[in-house]
Amino acid sequence: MKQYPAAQIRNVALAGHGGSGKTAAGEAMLLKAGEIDRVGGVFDYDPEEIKRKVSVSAALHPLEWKGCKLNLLDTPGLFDFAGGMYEGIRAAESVVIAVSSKSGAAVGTEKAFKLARDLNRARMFFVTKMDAENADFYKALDSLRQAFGTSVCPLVVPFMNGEKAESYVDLLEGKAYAYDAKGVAKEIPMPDLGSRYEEYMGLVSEAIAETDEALMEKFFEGEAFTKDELIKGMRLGVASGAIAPVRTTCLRQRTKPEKRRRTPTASLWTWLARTALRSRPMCLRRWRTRLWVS
Ligand SMILES: Nc1nc2c(ncn2[C@@H]2O[C@H](COP(=O)(O)OP(=O)(O)OP(=O)(O)O)[C@@H](O)[C@H]2O)c(=O)[nH]1
Ligand SMILES: [Mg+2]
Repeated sequence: MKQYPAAQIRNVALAGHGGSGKTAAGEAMLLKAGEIDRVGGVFDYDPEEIKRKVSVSAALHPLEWKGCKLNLLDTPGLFDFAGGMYEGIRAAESVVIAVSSKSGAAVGTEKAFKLARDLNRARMFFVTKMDAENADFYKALDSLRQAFGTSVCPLVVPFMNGEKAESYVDLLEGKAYAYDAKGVAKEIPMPDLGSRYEEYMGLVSEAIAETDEALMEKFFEGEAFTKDELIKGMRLGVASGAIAPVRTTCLRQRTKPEKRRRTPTASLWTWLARTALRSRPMCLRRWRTRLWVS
């Protein structure tokens, strides 16, 4: 087994409201890192979890990313199994809090955030379900800032074309990415986010200025931060808990299994098998009725 020095090990918990997409996000990360070749049944492997389609207890799976070992701890969101969330967050040093883009900050989001804050864990929000109907990243971001204050800061935001998130803008890097059907990111020219870009860069700069005195001075002098300063400030802010960045992406697009091709013969056999299965109870019923009558 590969050995990692302690400095290259990260323990990250996935927490948040029930059904917000923690398990799906965790499995998508494992898939992207090449740890698994299909999603489903990795974190939620217990028969009870498979039957209920919810996480019941905390589950761990490691992955390797850029030379670091990431111990990913998926925790349950349902309050009946809150013990699993406590276990996961206590064992981790940073917490990714999943938030549905359909509903924004919810009770489970608050519970996860407060526990992570009280235990001094670094916190990040991950807005999920960007492909779902009624997805609204901006509303979710506003709800997070309302609930948890100005430490909540956008980091990767979507560029919407109507209802669809067409690409994603990394505010620190100043770059935009679009994903192809296989989930591979490709850098594209920066889309026009309109007044939102200025607004979000303002929030990022404000948050980063708080992390260091020299940066604060620069901010008040009205100078723009360099990319290195933005990255340094973000790193300091996240580690100290002064910044809780918000990022998003679409998992469905990245993890959807490829459609199986059906040959005409396979379809015929499926149709015959289904018809036979459907008609069997009817034959049995008739046979029983005949017995009863005679
Ligand atoms: N459309 C869409 N559905 C998603 C996405 N992520 C998760 N889901 C669906 O949302 C439901 C809940 O996802 P889970 O990953 O099990 O949510 P969870 O937060 O782990 O749930 P608990 O562990 O029970 O709290 C499942 O039906 C997922 O398929 C997404 O990005 N897009
Ligand atoms: Mg789960």
